[in-house]
Amino acid sequence: IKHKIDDAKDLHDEPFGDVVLRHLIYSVGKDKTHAEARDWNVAVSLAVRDRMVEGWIDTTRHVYARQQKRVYYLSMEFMIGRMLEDNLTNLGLLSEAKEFIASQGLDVETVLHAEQDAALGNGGLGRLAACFMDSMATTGVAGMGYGIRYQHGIFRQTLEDGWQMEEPEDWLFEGNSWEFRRPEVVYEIGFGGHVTHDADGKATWTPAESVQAVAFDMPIAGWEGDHVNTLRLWSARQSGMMNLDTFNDGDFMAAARQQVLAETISKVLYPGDHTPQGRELRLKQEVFFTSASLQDMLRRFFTNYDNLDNLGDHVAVQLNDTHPAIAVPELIRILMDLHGYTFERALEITRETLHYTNHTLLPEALEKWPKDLFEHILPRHLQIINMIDGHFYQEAMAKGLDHHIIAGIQVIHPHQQDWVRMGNLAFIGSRKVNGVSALHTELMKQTVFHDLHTMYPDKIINQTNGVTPRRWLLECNPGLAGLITEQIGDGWIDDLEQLQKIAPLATDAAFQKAYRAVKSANKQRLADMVQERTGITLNTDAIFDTQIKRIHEYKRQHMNIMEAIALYNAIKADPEGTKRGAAWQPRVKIFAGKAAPSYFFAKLIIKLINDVAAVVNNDPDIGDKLKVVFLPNYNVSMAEVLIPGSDLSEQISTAGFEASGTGNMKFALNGALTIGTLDGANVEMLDHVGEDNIFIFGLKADEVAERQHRRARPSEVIKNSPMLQQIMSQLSDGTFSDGETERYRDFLTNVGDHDYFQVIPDFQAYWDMQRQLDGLYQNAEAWFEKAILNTARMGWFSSDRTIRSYADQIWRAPHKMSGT
Ligand code: 26W
Repeated sequence: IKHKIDDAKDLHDEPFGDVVLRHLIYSVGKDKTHAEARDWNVAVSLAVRDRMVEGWIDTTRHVYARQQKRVYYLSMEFMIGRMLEDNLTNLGLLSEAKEFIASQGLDVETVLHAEQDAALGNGGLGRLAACFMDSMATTGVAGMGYGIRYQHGIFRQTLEDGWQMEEPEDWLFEGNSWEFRRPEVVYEIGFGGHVTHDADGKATWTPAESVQAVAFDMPIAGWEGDHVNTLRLWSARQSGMMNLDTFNDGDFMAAARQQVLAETISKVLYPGDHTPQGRELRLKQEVFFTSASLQDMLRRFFTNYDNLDNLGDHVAVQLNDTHPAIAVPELIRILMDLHGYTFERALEITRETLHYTNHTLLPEALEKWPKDLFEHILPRHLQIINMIDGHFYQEAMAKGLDHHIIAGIQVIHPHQQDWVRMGNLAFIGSRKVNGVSALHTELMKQTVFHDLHTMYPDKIINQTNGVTPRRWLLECNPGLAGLITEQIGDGWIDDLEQLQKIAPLATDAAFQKAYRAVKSANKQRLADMVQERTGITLNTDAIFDTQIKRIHEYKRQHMNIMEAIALYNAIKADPEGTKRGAAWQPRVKIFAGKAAPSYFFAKLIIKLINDVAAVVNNDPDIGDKLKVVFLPNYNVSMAEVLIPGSDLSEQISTAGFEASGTGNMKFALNGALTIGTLDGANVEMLDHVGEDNIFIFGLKADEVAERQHRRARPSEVIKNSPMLQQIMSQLSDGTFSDGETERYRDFLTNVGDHDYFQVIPDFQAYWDMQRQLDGLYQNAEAWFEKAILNTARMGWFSSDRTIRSYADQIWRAPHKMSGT
């Protein structure tokens, strides 16, 4: 692609390597003899960034000229990982760059990887936002991401004696090659203060304090680089200069302190995933980036239009969970207080513009704020919420809803005025509300949003998640990508359903052989990483069985490690497998993931995994038959090695609790078989890959709900299971805790007495399915036929499909394939 930027005509004529060398000298300030890997990384990044800028300016012009409908994706989190390889790939410069790096006598991987992950997120929600940015650019949606430029992303996890420790992360220390600081793009964000009303009822809010939001932009190039969107992240700074009065009083330090306080707003990402902390700073973060983003998009809107009457025809806003739900009263406030609209009109316009995605049904994850705190920080927004509730009450009465039902779904419960409920606010203020998998959307209708759904039966729609095939196949698995392209050409890269063309090769001996060779090489790469980071040597003939995700009870890493204990016991009792009549299939259990720092039980699960590893990995009776590995500090870059190198993907959440999952999709696309429950998007993966090619076990969502409802106890099951009894007694007799009998007391109570997440009733089925997989793995042809069919049939799970569907069904926004 060649863009025409008037003042940059000859950029493309300069060989890429020359541009890199120019940046090394004039931007990094080093010569070749002194440059280190990071210096080269920056020089290469700046060279590819130059090329991206052309498409960026071009895209901006085109969108403006065509007055294309704009989509704004508001997300507290963007888990983007490293960008260099991604950008080189999308711009078609990867091989040229690699050749050039090698020609300088440098190690290509070392240079490409000398970039800190941008880890501005907790898990699935943040990674989804990153995949969506890639897919919006690829599909030609005029999409802009808005978030926070946290100075510190998700904490660095280390292990001390097997326990998780948290250290601050400092991704910006070495600079960020991708961002452009926009000091001219700055907005005031107010907090606190009071509201006055004039004779006509017009409100004026006078905040007590204010901070500034400064924009930092990152270009996001789609596949083939012609469409380049923007990710705009806000950084907080003190409003105006340091307070001069204080300064004149001679209290310079107090003035400086004000500055530090203002900057804390974008200082650090909250590491609680599914556990809102209800802290004032968190609320301020939400208001900060939401308000800045709304102000920014309206400023842009007014460069094209002169009033906000038809805002929703030209702009669609997507709220990534309730974190930016304050957009509802904030947009109404702007429309009423700054542009003179009536409340009714302001609400209508808002409801034509905003859309909300729900990512979890867990009751403890639904954000709510103490009303007093909310009022203290956002007095005008609280007034508007009361107007919304009043209006909503009338609407609900008109639809014949019962007073008590209405009370339960208003933003603030009229009789227990203690909480501002953000899910209800986002629902009431949005045009469409979506779930992230078919099952999740169905459960939204039946549970948390049941009454709101009755009132607005057309509001909830499903948009099953997806993953970008650029990062999650082409880049992370070049071996498989090359093999596929050899067979069917490279059209699959932005049209993933073309992968179906390899299905007929699933039983082809030559193709199977090549596919297996790729998997072996990826397993070796994974084994090398494990060796380097933990010192554990892996046997690559073993099944590489991987569970990587945030540590949470509902995701049931503890069920997985209990299965490892059971397998250890079984091998100990019958080392050669003579009693069972078959040799043991060697297996490596790989875990990685972070626990929220305040989530004690999740940290105990990590400790248990490491305790079991210490016993199993050092038992001479076990040898290579079983290894347990916990890789610390899981992040996107680590996933890029783990996913292609795995044989088996663990997706074993308690049915009804995982909204979708996206790791499940990445593994299957890369040819790992799934062992999983009928939960989240696993259900749709089953539909696509076929029941012979995915390994589903356990209770269904309705059975789980029924057991939870009647508080079914696990004791009956344990009584009838010698396998479970042995595990439970080993956890209380110190087998895995150096004789310390107290360590797993809470664990035993949780699982043995209550078992809310149904580990015990699912355990036998899980064990049986694992043994079935052991048998299957020994028949390589059968195993790889299934693996190939997984790759072939996962095309629908591309986030390009997801984004086109949002564009058509929610945003009503054009993309490259609209109308065709
Ligand atoms: C305020 C605390 C908090 C922080 C994050 C509450 C909830 C969250 C997120 C909703 C957690 C999350 O990442 N959810 C995941 O979203 C993915 C993308 O849709 C889904 O694939 C996962 O199933 C869901 O757990």
